[in-house]
Amino acid sequence: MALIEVKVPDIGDFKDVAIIEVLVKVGDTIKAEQSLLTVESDKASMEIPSSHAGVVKELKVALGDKINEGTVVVMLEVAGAVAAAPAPAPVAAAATVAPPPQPSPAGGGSHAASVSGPVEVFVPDIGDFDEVAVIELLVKVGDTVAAEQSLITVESDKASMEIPSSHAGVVKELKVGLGDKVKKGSLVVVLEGTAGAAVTLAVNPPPAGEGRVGASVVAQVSPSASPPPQPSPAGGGSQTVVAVAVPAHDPTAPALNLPHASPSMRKFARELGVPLAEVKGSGPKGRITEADIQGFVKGVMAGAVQTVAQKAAAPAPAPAAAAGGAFPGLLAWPKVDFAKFGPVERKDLSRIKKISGANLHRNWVIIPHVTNHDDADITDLEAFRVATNKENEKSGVKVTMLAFMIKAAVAALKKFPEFNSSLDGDQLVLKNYFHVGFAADTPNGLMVPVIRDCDKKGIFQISQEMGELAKKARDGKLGPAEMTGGCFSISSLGGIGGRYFTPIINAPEVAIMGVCKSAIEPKWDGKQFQPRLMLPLSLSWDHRVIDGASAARFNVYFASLLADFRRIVL
Ligand code: CAO
Repeated sequence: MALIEVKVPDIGDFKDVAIIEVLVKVGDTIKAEQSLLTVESDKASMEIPSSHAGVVKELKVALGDKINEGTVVVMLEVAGAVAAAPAPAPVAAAATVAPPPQPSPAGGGSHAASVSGPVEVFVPDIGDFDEVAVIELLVKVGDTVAAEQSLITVESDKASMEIPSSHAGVVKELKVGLGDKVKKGSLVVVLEGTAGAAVTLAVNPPPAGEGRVGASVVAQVSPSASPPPQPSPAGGGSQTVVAVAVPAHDPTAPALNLPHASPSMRKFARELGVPLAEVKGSGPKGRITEADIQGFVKGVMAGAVQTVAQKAAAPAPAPAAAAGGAFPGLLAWPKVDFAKFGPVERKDLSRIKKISGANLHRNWVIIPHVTNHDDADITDLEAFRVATNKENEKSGVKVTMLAFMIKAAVAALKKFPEFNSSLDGDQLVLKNYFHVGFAADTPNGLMVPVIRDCDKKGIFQISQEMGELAKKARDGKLGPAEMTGGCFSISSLGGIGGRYFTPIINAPEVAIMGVCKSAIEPKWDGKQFQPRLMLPLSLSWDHRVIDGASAARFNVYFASLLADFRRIVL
């Protein structure tokens, strides 16, 4: 066993490139050439591979660090004796604003290229890549491009890079298509010069020891595939672009708002058919992450997001209430001239209805809801509630059945913690606090104020806070802080009527209890029917988190507490 340093190989003219992903951790067993890091510049992202197979003993870099050729990335324990850590893998790949295949003045020196006739722009030296696929066309015929403006994006399994134009001009012919394979010397576009769009390329011999061109993009190739860097003789053969005079920016040139994503994310997006340009990146500098792509797909599936292509294909704009028309394959919302059938009036949806409608729609579409119905015998609790209110008439606080239900919900959340959770990707966030929301019917629409720390509050305090919050909701005075942070919600239609319903879960919560109007029902006590006050319960739950058996147990326990509230202190 030997411990070796794995260093950043030759990455061309890139200096101080930021690490945007660390792909291994201490203890990982890795193969030679396995990617260790992703680094990114403004034009290319690339993965830095390991020179050896082994076990990662120490990580020498972290997210956000800037690296250069020779930076030690990891300490690797490798099998057997390693004579010497290999020289950093050379990168023969460096794309330049100078088009290598184009005629250059013999022996270097200065060269002024005034572009007036047609100019062919070729793929420059991209190193050891034999053939890379064109994954994006960034210009089209008729576009005016500036020198150095990216023309196409190419991608291998380790890097994606943009191929810049060597000259300014107007694109007359596009010589490559999406999916074409290109390599050094492939013709990309034919440009025709525009007035004043001259580029001056000063081509000088390279400084001693430097054998490569000034890179505007660079690609990492596997260490084993690349020859060691060959020092070039001072002043000899190869050319280095040391100065580029670019014409003033052409305001008519297309604005490039290219998606910022690593090669693996581009591949992932392509596999899913996701238009990366439409995905908003949440990573550093707006980089698109896997979660962003997944979120985009979910949004499209839920109808909350429409791709540009879907928008273009939509037959007619659907009304707000019919955002579901965005489902791929679904008919657009029917557009009906109701006045044809009788007199009508139009009224704008309230702001609250618009907001709550969008939230309810998302929750209903995304969450696999199941609703379990049950009944609670609240005969004794209702008698206790009425007596309590009578005794405390002067206090000004009316104890409601909902307050008892909130306390019962807290006890049930403690007994069944998955009901007090939220989904966060592949993780379940279990909460150690007990904030319970209650649906309030207001003139402007449904609102769900949240009572905090219900585990620490008594029935009187909960009743009082509920009264205050319900009043604020009806007066339109609830603040956002009073409607967020809930763990579980209760929607009571008990004061109105009905038997059972299917409440929609208030995401990111995973369950909601709906209650309807209690009624006296005959209940068999083993000998005879007894008149009992029965409260209908409807528990909706998220089947991604909760199973039917747990939901049935939750309801049974909840109902047992309401049937005999003394159980809450057991
Ligand atoms: N069964 C029978 N009667 C009930 C009851 C039940 N389950 N729940 C409440 N009542 C009675 C109360 O005892 C009260 O009667 P008294 O005036 O004789 O005492 C009356 O109904 C009115 O109660 P309330 O509605 O004022 O009080 P509450 O605590 O039950 O509810 C609140 C408060 C804010 C939840 C309620 O006013 C409300 O807005 N409910 C609608 C919620 C809603 O819209 N849900 C649907 C959302 S869609 O998912």
